Amino acid sequence: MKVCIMGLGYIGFPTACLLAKAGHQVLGVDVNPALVERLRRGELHIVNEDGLADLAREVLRNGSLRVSLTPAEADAFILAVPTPFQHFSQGTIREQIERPETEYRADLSAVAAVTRSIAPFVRPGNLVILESTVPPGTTENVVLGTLVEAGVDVSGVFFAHAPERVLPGNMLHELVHNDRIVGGLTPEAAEAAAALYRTFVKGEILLTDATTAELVKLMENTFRDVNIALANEFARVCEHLGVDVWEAIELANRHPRVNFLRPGPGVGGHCIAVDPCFVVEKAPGLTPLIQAARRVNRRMPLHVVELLSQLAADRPITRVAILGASYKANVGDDRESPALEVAGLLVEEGMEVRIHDPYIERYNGPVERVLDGAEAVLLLTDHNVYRSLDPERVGQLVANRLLLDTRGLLDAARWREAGFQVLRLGDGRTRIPAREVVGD
Ligand code: SAJ
Repeated sequence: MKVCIMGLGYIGFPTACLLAKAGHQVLGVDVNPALVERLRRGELHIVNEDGLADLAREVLRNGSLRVSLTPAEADAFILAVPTPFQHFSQGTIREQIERPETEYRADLSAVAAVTRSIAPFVRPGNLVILESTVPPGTTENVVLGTLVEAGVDVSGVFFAHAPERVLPGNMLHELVHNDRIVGGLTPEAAEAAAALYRTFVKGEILLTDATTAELVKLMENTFRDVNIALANEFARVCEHLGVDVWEAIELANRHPRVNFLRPGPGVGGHCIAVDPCFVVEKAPGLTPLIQAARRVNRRMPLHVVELLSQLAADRPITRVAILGASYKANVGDDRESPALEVAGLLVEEGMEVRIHDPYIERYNGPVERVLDGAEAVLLLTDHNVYRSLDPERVGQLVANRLLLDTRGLLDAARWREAGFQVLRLGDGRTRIPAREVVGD
């Protein structure tokens, strides 16, 4: 088939590569000229995804995937564009954190824009699939609705929603092996979309209607958000009760039907921190639990700042070294990262913040440069590489041996041996004796 993929981001690009590899003639379209140029040169914008670089090089080189700024006629159109919040970044970080869940609205302008841009090319018999995560009803109201407004004869066009469910860091494997939900505006549309996915998906393909598929995607990420909120709430309870949450969770998870997730500095990324609000948007009066969970997770960066001031005790801290900017371990993606929210809150308090992250170009200089002269070290992302940091060496670089580990990653005993005061999020057993801080 001729497939036109609108949006070459984290989902659109790997999907385009897999479709090309499966034998389709794929045109990848993005509005970002710099990205299209980069891809034409064979340079990738997504890092740390096993196998993607080789696959991309192969399909770009043999021409089965071409990239362009504008769409063209095709048998199938796949829309994979971002659906962020409207005006997500307005106000100070503290103001954003305090904003009620009910005020967030999905920004569907990119979905509408790419739909308008394919309108001149859509013909009866074509397949139009929305992959972006959206509030229920969007495939019908926005995608079909926009084409109707543009004067397209949609009577013979098949519309479907096929939400992506891949875990960043393991994308290619999951795109192929995960089960896939395909919801059609009609059963024929679901079947037509499923036939396309069957050409590269090895997981099971499950058919339903479009609105169910839209909601299922939101339910999955809401499930995770609520469960992380529960872990975060217990982290704070443990701090209050003098218990170590990391040990408590490990013990609780020995129950055959209990599986706590991990507490941390907050929930980031473009999915889990966003999607529950798409449910709230559609049913504000029916979602008290979802809203409470969001609030718990959203407020975690404020708690981290509070922990830092506990760790600093009566020492004035002005220079902080942050380890990790990505929203989660071992990926190079800082979208809606709690690490950057913490950094921003500290900057709003007048601190000098230096950030290190091995996977993000802006922050991947030598870690020593960030640690040098720091008055506290704050671990915010659990990248594996940080496990091998040598506490002795770090101790020689910093101005104060203060460490706040918000991910339960580092071996606290080793860091304490090297003279560090260590505070771990959720560890109520850690007591910080104010005057015993070891400086250099
Ligand atoms: N996090 C915790 N504790 C945990 C697990 C995660 O604090 O125990 C934090 C992470 O550090 C991160 C955030 O939550 O900041 C989200 O990370 P994640 O690994 O849970 O999820 P994402 O956003 O990378 O990917 C999710 C996945 N959804 C589910 O697992 C239900 C993925 O399958 C979806 O495809 C993706 O969202 C998406 O695109 O919607």
